[in-house]
Amino acid sequence: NTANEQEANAPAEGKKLVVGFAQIGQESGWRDAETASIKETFESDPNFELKFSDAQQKQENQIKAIRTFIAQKVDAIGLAPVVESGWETVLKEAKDAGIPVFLLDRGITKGNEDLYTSFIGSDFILEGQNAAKWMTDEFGTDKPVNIVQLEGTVGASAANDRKKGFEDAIKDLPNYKIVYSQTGDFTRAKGKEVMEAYLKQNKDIQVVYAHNDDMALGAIQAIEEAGLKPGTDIKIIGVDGVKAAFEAIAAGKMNVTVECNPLLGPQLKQAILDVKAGKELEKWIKSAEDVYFGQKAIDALPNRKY
Ligand code: GYE
Repeated sequence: NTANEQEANAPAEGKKLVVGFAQIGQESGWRDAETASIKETFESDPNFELKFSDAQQKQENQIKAIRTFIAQKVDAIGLAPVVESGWETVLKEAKDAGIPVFLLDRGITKGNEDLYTSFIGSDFILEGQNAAKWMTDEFGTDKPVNIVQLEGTVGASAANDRKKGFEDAIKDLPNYKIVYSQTGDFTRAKGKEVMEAYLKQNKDIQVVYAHNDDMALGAIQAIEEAGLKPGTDIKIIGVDGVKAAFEAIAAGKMNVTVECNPLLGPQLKQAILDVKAGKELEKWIKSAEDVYFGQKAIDALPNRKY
């Protein structure tokens, strides 16, 4: 863009909309893709100015960032809440300051809907159900199936709901048994560590259900190091749909990834523009997503954006 074009695109009063974004951290490939989407969206638009904060997976850092944004009188705040609980006080402060807050990708404890404008993100319960559906289609209802569940960050909505959707879907199917369920904090390193530890005790496992692809990829390494074949001896289910998972599926080491769309920057920008234009927003702006396995995953790989 030339300077003239940028001027032509600028809002009439010549004032940029300042957006503060309180990001969780850099724990996964998904998170990095979301951060890139937000930065690209706002940094490429001359009508916006982005203030970006990385909390290194600590809620206290996110709360500090929000307080800084309030003091700076930003026009809107985006928050990806690391855990569900503990936001009432700081979100009330934003509300009292008249700053609209958008929750991105993860939710907060129910009953606090008046503290934010909209939640933009996925249906994690549905993702858990979709993971279970792939598994029950694969194994049926006769053979015993032992499952290791690698849970996401303790207290995160993405972990709580992916667990709930999955567990509820199999609770009446007695051949499915979750033999071990432990947090791997959504990281590859911890996913590997947890899997490694469990394989020392028990190798009679048919399925690993990981709440994200990074932990699934860590578990794949641990399984290989234990002399078993991931994707064959133990079926691997992940969530997110990051490129590395598609590659692992193509290599036969992973079986399925339930997509969770991280490219939320454009939806956040639209929501901010809408609220500034006085429009009524939906409380939950859902992202469109799919489930990938087998040939469908291999075919989709070249066009994956994250
Ligand atoms: O699945 C995981 C990330 O909140 C939906 O957080 C997000 C989750 C995503 O670390 O990889």
